[in-house]
Amino acid sequence: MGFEKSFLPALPFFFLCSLLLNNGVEASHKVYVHLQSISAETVKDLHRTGYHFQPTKHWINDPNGPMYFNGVYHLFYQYNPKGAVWGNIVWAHSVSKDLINWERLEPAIFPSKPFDKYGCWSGSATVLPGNKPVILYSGIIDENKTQVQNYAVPENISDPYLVKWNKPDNNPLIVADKHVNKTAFRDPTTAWLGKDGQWRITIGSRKKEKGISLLYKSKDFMKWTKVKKPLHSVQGTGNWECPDFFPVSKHGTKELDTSVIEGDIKHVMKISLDATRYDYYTLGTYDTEKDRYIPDKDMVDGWKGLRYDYGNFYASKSFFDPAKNRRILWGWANESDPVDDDARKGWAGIQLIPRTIVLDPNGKQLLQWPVEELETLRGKKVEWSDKKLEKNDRIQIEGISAAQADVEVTFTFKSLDKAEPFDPSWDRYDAEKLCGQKGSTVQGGLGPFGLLTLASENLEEYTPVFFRIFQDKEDKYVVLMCSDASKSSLEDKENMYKPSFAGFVDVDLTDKKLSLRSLIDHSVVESFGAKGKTCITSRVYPTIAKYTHAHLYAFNNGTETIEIESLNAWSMKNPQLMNQ
Ligand code: DQQ
Repeated sequence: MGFEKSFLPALPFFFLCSLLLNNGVEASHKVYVHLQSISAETVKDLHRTGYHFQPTKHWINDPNGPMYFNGVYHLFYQYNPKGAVWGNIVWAHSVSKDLINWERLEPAIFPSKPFDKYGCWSGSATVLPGNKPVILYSGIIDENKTQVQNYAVPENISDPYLVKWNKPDNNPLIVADKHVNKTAFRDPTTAWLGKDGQWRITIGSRKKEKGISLLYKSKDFMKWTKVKKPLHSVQGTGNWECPDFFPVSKHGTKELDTSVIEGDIKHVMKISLDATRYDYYTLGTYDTEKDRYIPDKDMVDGWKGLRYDYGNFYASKSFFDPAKNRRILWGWANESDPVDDDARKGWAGIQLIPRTIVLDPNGKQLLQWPVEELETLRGKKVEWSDKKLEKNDRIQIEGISAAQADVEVTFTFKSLDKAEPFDPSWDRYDAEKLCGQKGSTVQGGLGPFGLLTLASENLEEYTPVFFRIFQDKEDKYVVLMCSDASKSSLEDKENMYKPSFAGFVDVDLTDKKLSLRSLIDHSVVESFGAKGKTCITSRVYPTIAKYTHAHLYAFNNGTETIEIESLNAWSMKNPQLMNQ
């Protein structure tokens, strides 16, 4: 994020830093009053994505209330119907039978009542017993952005798409009591049932610099009472947005409904930190007696902790898909270009490809992977096996559309001996800084090797996604994964955000293999390292490496020879986005 996380001893400085950040992932949505109701006259195609979800025009942010109901996937999302910057927020609504092809409907929830007159902000869906969906969302009731929690229900439950939603007059359901900060009180989760038969939800908040997820419970989903102690809180993390709380199965492949609170499970607590604009999670236990979440001992809680994605990915929300017994995660990727460009483009923001989430067999982290349905978009294919990448090699992956592709590659190497030493003075929580120093062109021992995505032929522009392996102690290795946007575009305007996003990969290198999958789509590169242990998303705006002028290469700038054991790359087709 461009500031030294290692030097954040005192909070005021932390908050000062976050306020000073001036990039694509700024704290809280910036309000551009002069732009927020200027409708896009034309919509620019350049940099629009082919197979990522985006509306025909204007601004989008958080995915809201994803659910599967009667054979249909619903995706709601924060949307500005009037302009290409944040403002005038409604819940836009799209439906799909396969999470890939979408039909766009009218906005489902929009400001119309005193309890949401100034905005319909994020929230979640719960399917109540008897197959009754209900949405909880945050309503903004005044110009000071006072927040309350409301509900909405389908007008006609037998409408297969649930097009119309009603907001009954007994709203709001929950208002902040005097102990709750009423302007940091939002984003209710999907509800789960406690052992006492009462529903529970958690809501993001803060008390001074302490991030909090408040807990509320209810017998009938209408009358909610605050549980005295929050579900979880962490000092020094600032405002928590879009919390998510759900079980994951410890063994096996079947994931679980949010109301499964006991058994062979762990719980995941995800928070979106307003100050850094990243989504962090811990694994732990839900103490159902005390109604508290307790992270596992070795978990780092807060802004040094595990992230769903080490790049541009925020305000995510998961849901249980009973059709395939899986948990699916949606995340939003903001633009990284200057806001004036968004106004000119007439659009801003995409939803990333939905990902399945499961517990890593090591029990210490989650694994994320694009939903299998994405594979139906795979077109022309290129296949390599046993190809050597010697030092300084760069080999073009030809025969597919490099601007819109899905690439899966497994790299192997004979020995770990050439791994560079990991300098103990480097900050283990700041992979991004390390990636910025040791980019894809700085020669190493074992790496850097990986892919050059959205590259121009003469490399004036490219976004490398790569690994670099360091030796820490005797037989311990540190694997750095980078998705480096610093050379992604010749455009060099002020406020064009080109970070060297990076994360470490907790992977066992005994078999001397590392895999990488990258989803490339014009202005987004979404990458999954080591089968989804570390994920990084970059938004980039090439000026030369666009459409048919984009190239894709495999490269190695380390002294150790790397072998591509297998590489499968596909051109990706456009899904159907109907009623655009
Ligand atoms: N976006 C919504 C809020 C949420 C934030 C407003 C996160 O409800 O806290 O558009 O991006």
